[in-house]
Amino acid sequence: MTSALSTADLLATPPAQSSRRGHEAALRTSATHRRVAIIGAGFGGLGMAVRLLQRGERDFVVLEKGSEVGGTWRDNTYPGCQCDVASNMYSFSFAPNPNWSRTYATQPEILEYLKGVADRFGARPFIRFDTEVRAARWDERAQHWVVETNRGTFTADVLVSGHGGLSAPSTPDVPGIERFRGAVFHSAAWNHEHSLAGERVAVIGTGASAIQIVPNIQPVVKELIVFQRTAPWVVPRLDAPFSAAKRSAFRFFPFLQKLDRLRLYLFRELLVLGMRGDERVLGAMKKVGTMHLEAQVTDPVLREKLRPKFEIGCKRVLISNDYYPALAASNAKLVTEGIREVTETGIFTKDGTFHEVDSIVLATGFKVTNHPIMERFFGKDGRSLTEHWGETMSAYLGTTVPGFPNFFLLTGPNTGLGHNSIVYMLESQFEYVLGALDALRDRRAGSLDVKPEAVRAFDAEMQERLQGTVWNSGCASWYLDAKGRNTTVWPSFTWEFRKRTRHFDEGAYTFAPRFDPVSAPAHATA
Ligand code: N01
Repeated sequence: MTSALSTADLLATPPAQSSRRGHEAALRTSATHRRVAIIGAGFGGLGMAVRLLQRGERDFVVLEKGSEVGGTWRDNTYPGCQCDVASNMYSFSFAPNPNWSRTYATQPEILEYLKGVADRFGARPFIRFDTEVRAARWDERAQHWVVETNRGTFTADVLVSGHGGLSAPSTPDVPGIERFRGAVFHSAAWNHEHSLAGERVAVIGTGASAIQIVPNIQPVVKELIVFQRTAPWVVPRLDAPFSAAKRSAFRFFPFLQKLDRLRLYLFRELLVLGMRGDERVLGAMKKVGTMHLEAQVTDPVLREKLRPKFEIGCKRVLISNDYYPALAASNAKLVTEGIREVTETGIFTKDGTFHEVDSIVLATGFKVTNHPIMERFFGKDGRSLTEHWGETMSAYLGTTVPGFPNFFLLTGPNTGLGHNSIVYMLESQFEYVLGALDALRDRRAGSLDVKPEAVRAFDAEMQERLQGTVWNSGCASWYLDAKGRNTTVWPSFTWEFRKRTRHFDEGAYTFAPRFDPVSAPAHATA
């Protein structure tokens, strides 16, 4: 470790435990060893940190590659960035915010909320900002993780990855894109130095990001060309500012906000019935989407181009009141012919048409089933998680992987949602990790490792239960991996996941006793 002790180290360094052997105590009071290391300070990593603090655990560090908390809500700053899950649901249950300004908070407001959570719960001293994890290797003899960062090496008994499922931008491999002379940037890395005002702008992609960007840049650009590969389902956004009276009511009568959260939760859970194929729910959703399109787009040609041709819910259902009108504006064009190549000055579509543009916005999504951070975790046998998984990922309860002891993935395989707030899933995972920490301590174990058969059974269950759902109904979505398996979505009600993660199920794990350096053979301590 290269960095010196900081105030944060002093604050976060636990007292030596007298029952431990001398060298172990020294290790534990060092600036670089912690009981727990958490990667990331977004909703996942920050929430985990707060739950540890609430349990009185101070022996941990959060390694955050950015200079501020917030994760995806710090990085996605594109015009119009706003959550599509209502804020009373898209927030921590242990940190309600009576001050939300509206039903669906905007990105700056969510970022402020997360900053406030970090301050209010005293998490900041535990966070190492500008610290990017380059590799994390399990050391079987020392029974800890060795985490290499750009700011030196840390060790930790337990590693929790809150890397964020939607944190690695995916850029399309469109031929010639590197030749383009104008500005090109991804929705998740918006170039605020570059003004699009008065320009001819191409937007590639029509997912959740694009449908927010398009109406926000359409009024200022000279010409907007949206390249659509698949027409999404779009339904109305029932969004409104919260009145001062409502905010006061939430502040003075917190149960009212809890009730609102419950209402939102139950409504969203009802959608699972549709996602599992209930035609009454699906039919109603399709009717709403179709009426929305037909009410907002009068041009029959544009309308047909925008009509979705896959089962509703197979891809994320988008909510917007201004996307269709923006596309119908006189300076906007929807191109569906498919991109052939990019040149220095524009884009050729497959029908041979050339679209001259000044800038290109890539609203092309994220690497979800092949997140690059998985190449940086090395388990017991020295192989990376990417190598361990091959083309398809799996984890027990979306959280633990065999051969990667004392390692926990937040928003791991099959914990994603198409219908409700991911924060609810994260909070379930926090309790599971806390249970695992208790089990390690109670058993005086050095490590725990999930049994391969537990992962196989869970994975088989997920795949079976996904059959017949809308998520597996044949469209190409980011829920599916290279093998066409849906390794992203939790196929049921979220309360079921909560129930299954409430208690740490020790039977699914093998425990190794804590390594004792004194009684161990001499070679083991070398
Ligand atoms: O990404 P996406 P996103 N040529 O993967 C197209 C969350 N989120 O950033 O549909 C041409 O959904 C691709 O086309 P197709 C939310 O969970 C939330 O928009 O694959 N097009 C698609 O249209 C969301 O689901 C919020 O045929 C190409 C688009 O790019 C997730 O993030 C806001 C292409 C990518 O859509 C991802 O959303 C934003 C190519 N080569 C995001 N490659 C809110 O809460 C890709 N596309 C509001």
